[in-house]
Formats: sequence, structure tokens, C-alpha cells
Amino acid sequence: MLYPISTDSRVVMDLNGVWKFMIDNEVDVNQPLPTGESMAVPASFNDQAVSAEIRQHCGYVWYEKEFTVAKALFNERLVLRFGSATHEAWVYVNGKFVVHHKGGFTPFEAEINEFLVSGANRLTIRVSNLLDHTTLPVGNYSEKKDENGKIIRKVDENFDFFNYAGLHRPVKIYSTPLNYIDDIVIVPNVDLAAKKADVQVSVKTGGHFDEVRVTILDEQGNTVAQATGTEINAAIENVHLWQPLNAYLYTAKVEGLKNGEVEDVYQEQFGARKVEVKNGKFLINGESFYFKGFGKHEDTFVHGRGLDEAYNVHDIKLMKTMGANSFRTSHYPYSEEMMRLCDQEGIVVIDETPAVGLFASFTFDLSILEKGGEIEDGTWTKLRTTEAHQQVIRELIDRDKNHACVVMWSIANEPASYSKGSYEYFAPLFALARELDPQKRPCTFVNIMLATPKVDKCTDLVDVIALNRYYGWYVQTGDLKTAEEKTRQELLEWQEMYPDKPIMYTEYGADTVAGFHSAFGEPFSEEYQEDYYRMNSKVFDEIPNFVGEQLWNFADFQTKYGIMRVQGNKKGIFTRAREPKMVVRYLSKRWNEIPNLGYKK
Ligand code: BDP
Repeated sequence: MLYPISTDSRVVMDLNGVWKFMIDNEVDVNQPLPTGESMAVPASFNDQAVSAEIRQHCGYVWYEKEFTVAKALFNERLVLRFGSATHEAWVYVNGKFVVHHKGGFTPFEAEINEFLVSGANRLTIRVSNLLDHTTLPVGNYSEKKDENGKIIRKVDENFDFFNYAGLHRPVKIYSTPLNYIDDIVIVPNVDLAAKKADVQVSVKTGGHFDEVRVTILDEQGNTVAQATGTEINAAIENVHLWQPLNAYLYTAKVEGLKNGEVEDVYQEQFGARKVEVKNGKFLINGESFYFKGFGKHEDTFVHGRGLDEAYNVHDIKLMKTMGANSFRTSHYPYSEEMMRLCDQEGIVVIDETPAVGLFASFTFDLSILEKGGEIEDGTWTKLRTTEAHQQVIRELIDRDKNHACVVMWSIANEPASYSKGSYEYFAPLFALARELDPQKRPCTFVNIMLATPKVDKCTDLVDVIALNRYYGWYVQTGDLKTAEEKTRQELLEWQEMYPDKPIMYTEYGADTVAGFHSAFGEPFSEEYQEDYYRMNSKVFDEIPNFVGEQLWNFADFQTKYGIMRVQGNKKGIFTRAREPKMVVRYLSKRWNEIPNLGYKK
């Protein structure tokens, strides 16, 4: 799916701003929304209104905005597009139903010409933030009736982040001519020895063109190759590679012609780079890459999970200052704007689906493993997420397939991969992702602490072993000596079992209250956080196939209420306001000394 941009043939109208808002179920969509409440878009609704009722609301909310389309555009194809609506949306224009979409982190769109009138148009959206055992993320849903018979809904999140919701990403109307470029697929096949790239470009069109022309431009705007057809192959000689932290982007300019005239034009950027997994190494452009970075969240004050481009730019600057080179979009696809920024900044991304909470019972109690025999916690009979999982893999790959920054897909975070039925659940999903990705990137899922080498059933499916480990925090709390032994022992075990698969940490961390210090290095102190990271670094450097450290978390973030959380999760190495905790100095020094390429040859 193409990102909406304005070109010589396309206009983009932004519907961001202040909308009308209300929480309720029953609305007559033929009438203006009966509310005086204001809500900014894009953003979560939760923290904007100073109201516990709105913040904690479970169920349906309504948004409405008036807009006018200039007469000059009425003969064009007009598409209404949502960057995301979390988690499910029903869209009406002038009271008429236009489109429905389920899944809170991927874009959707619909042609709206037939619904438009000249003058003011009314755009009304019903959004649900409900999650259950069929959705991703997974929520535990329940409902009851109050004394007046009103249904009270409740979602108990099966995951550790606040269930922010609403219109999180930009709402736009864009125009195209009636004959239009619908999609572009770019596969740059890089020949490193010959310093050449064979770029395959496939163009999908709507309507009809006499001819499609593809021009490849370099960063200076010089033409480096040109071809005609909807399936073309363009050769770039002396190719300029897209490298981690040293991005270079080519542009594929795609033109649809009719009677010798260009009717539609779209420019898609791409990077020429080669990603491979070989002999226990993760190679980018033929050199072993070492991941230094983070698990993150889209999470900021007031905006909640809403797009905040200033924070995106700031976060990437902070990462770069620290010598980091990568992050994972834990635990859902991030905004398209962030992905474009990472392409441009040379930040390496592990792109994750919203498959989080795929377990029937959550525990860090490793003793259940000692019981022996096959583990069956009921996850794979209780959850019915297959359909949602297939849909989101399709939508994510469709959206992000051309991004140079994306080097690996993460199919899920911490599923019950130790439990009976997990392999049968995941094997077809991995096959689907591999089939759909035109660039055939490596795939992984992020392994939960319980799923040790002895009990995990799904590691055969992954290209890279991605581990979330909390030795020294959830287990061996405060005992870094034993934690170090456990860390080393487990990593060596993985390496021995899968000598060809690279291993990385996708989470490790310790809750740390900024400003809390301890002469004894007690847990929760800034000293403990630093000691914890020093211990882990030491072990990482001993393991030859260990190819990356992405810590948990970039910044403190909001979660649901719980006795383990004080105003959210405090594992950030930055506070939620992006103030550094003490450990940032240590990690900055370490990461600035570790080269991005060739650290572990
Ligand atoms: C892991 C989850 C992550 C949590 C983290 C934690 O993947 O979402 O926030 O642990 O407990 O289980 O901090």
C-alpha cells in the first residue's frame, strides 16, 4: 500500500486537527454528533480529556469532523485514508457507511467520491478499543450489566502497555487521476562483488495506461536507469549502498502514460542493501552487523500512542548520540512516518506484528519447567487469533515491504512457544510471511524467558534467535552474580543447539526510578541498572554468535494499573520525558566503541 504523497498528479488533504468526540454506543449517524467535547487527531483520546471516565473507557467512542473538497478535485479519484484507528473502526461519510477495519496499527482506505457533496461533508467514525481472544494484541474481555441494564465492558490487557486508543495516525484524503498507480513493489538484488544492483520494480495499476515508465533517480536527482513496463528490471552500476547509520536512498519514479501524456506519477524511495543470515552471523551488505539499541513504545505525554514526529526525531537523535543503530517496533507496527524516518536516518528496524499476549497464563516462574513432560498451558486451544495474525502479517508486509530500514520481521512477542500446539500455530504464519515478503527478509519471533532451549518448540522456524531475558530482575533479583552464570549458561546452550543461528537479546532490563540512588546498588536504583547492564555486556562479548543487544526499554512508558507498576513501567534508560538515567553514559561509551559492522567477524 502506497503512502499518500503529493506529486504532479496527486493532492493530499490533511484532516488532522481538532475533532468532535464522545464516548457512547448509540448514535444516529445521520445527525451531527451530539457533543461539545473536543479531541485532537492524531493522538490517543485517553490522556487528552482530564477525565478518568474517558481515560479508562472500554468500548466504543465516536469522532466527527467536517471537511470540504475543492470543486477542482471532484473529477479525480478521492481516497480517504487512515494511518491507523485503534483497534477497530467503522467510517461514515454524510451518514453513509464507507468502510470498516479491524486491527489497530495498520492503514486502511476507501474511495469516497460517491459519498461526497459540494460544500460541507461530515466524516463520522466509530472506534472500538475492545480486545479479546480473537484480536491482536490479546485482551481478556468481560462484560456485566449495571443497575440500569447498561452494559459495562472490561478489557484486561494480556500485555504490559497501556491500551491507548483512538485515531492514532494521520487521517487524509488524497486524490489520484482515474487511471492510477495502485502499488509498487521494489526488490533491489545487490551484487556486492560487482558493485551493482538489479532492481526489480513491479507496478500495479488501476484503470488503464498505454504505458508505464519507471525511472531510477539517485540522491542528486540524476537518472541512473529507465525502463518501461509494469514488471521491469533496472541495473544500477557503481551502486551506492544503504548502510546502517549511513543511509542512501534512490527514488523509483513511476509514471502512467496515456496518449503520450503522463497521467499519474508516484515517487517511491528505496535503498540498495543486502541482508543475509549465514553461519551464525547477521550480515548487512556482506559484513556482520551488530544490533545496538532498543525495544521501544510509541508512548508520549498527552499524545499517548498518537503520532508525534518531534518525539520520533528526538528519539532517533538520542539513539544516534548513544551509538545505537537499531530498534524493534515492540509490540506493534509503528507509524509509516517513523519507518520513512528510519530509512532516511539509516536506523535498522526489526518490524513486529501486534501479536503480543499470546499466552494463557503469564509467569516468570521457571519451576514449571522442572516438572518434566510436555507443557500444555492451554494457550493454543483457548486463543483464536490465527485469522487476525494472518491479516496483520499481510497488511504489515504490504505496507512496509519496500523499506530499506526493515531487515527482519518479528512474527510475535513472547508467545507460549513452550506449550503444546505452538509449532502448529506458528509454522503456517512463518510460511506466509516468507511467501509474502518480496525481499525475503529473515523472520523471527521474540522468545519469552520460560521458553528455554529445553522446552521451546518453535526455534526451528526462526532465522535469528531473539531472546527476552530478565536474569537479575524477575529472577535472581538483586543477585547479579548468579544472574551472570544463568545468562552465560543459557546463551551457550542456545549456541550449541543452533550453531548456525545468530542469537540476540531483544529485551533485558531492570525497573529503575530516576533519582533513586543506593550505596548498596539496590534494585530500582540507578546504580543497580548500570550494574545490571555491565553484567550482561560482559557475557554478550563472550558468545561468538551473539549478534545484538536491544535493551528494554528506551524510555519509561505507561501500563495498566498493577502492583508491579508505579505510573507505568520504569525500565526506560530514559524517563518518559527523555531525561537520561545514569546508565546512559555507560551504554553510550560501550556502543560508541562497538562498530556497527564487523564487531564479531
Ligand atoms: C516482557 C514484555 C514487555 C514487558 C517486559 C517487562 O515483552 O512488554 O514490558 O517484559 O516486564 O515480558 O518490563
